[in-house]
Amino acid sequence: MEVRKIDAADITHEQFIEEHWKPGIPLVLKNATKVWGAYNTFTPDFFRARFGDRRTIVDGREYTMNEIFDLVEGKDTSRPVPYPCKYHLPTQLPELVEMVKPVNLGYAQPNWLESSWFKRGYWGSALELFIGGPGGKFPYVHVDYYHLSAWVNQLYGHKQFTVWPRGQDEYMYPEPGDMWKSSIPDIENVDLAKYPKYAKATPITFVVGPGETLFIPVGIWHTAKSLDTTISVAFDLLNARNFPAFLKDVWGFKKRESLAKAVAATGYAAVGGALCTLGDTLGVKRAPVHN
Ligand SMILES: O=C(O)CCC(=O)C(=O)O
Ligand SMILES: [Fe+2]
Repeated sequence: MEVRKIDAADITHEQFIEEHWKPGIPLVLKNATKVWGAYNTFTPDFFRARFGDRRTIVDGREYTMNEIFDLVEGKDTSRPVPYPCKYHLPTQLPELVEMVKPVNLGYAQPNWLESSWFKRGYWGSALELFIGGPGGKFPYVHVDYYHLSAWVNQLYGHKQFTVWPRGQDEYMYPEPGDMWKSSIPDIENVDLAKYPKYAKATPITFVVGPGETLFIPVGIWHTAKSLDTTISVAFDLLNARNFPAFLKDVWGFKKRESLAKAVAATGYAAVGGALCTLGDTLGVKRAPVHN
């Protein structure tokens, strides 16, 4: 099986909803980000020139943007290249939020995460810049928290993704304490004696290049590997379709902190869901809000 790759000009929002969002089938859209100022603009030189001093923390260690690009471009070979190097755009690079509008690209909508009720970040979702270097691997195979659907917009370089079609949870050996992560340590060399059910899994591996957008539907196991110097922008999608599962997760995650927090957060989210449902019915156009 392959992941469909199609030019955004050749698929409508309605077709996307019916053929990909509802059945939960991944898709690569070409040129969907042409409407973004970031398209063809987000390059290592662009970031070095404007944001070279901007800092972020990766694996507990602070780096400047210049240090990150020195590592991922192979100019600094004195230490390991971390992956993924992330910046939360609204808070760490707010100057760039205008360059990724409209976030929904005309496809990722309605997106309740764009309503002021569901402030991004608080629910585990975010609008994030990812930077990587050759061979940089996402640390584990996983499904995204909170039953959110993910959109990965590749703006520079190539990333290899692997996705597993729906219905293969059992073959992925979810970690008992964290059902969102696979306990298989190296997915490129699976020890079938230890993980025999994985023999039935049907991974699909493909490359996403500059100007391409990958839609990873809710509940799809996936992982990524940077093939060269890469820059991408990721965001999440929530609406009536994944909201019931999202609400259960809000309860589950907050309950780990305290019952009171779980009650408060779930109540808040439920009201937000009701308001957004009403907004969808009335055709409210949401102004993107990112926190
Ligand atoms: O682009 C990547 O490295 C994959 C990121 C991802 O799957 C995630 O952040 O949940
Ligand atoms: Fe993910």
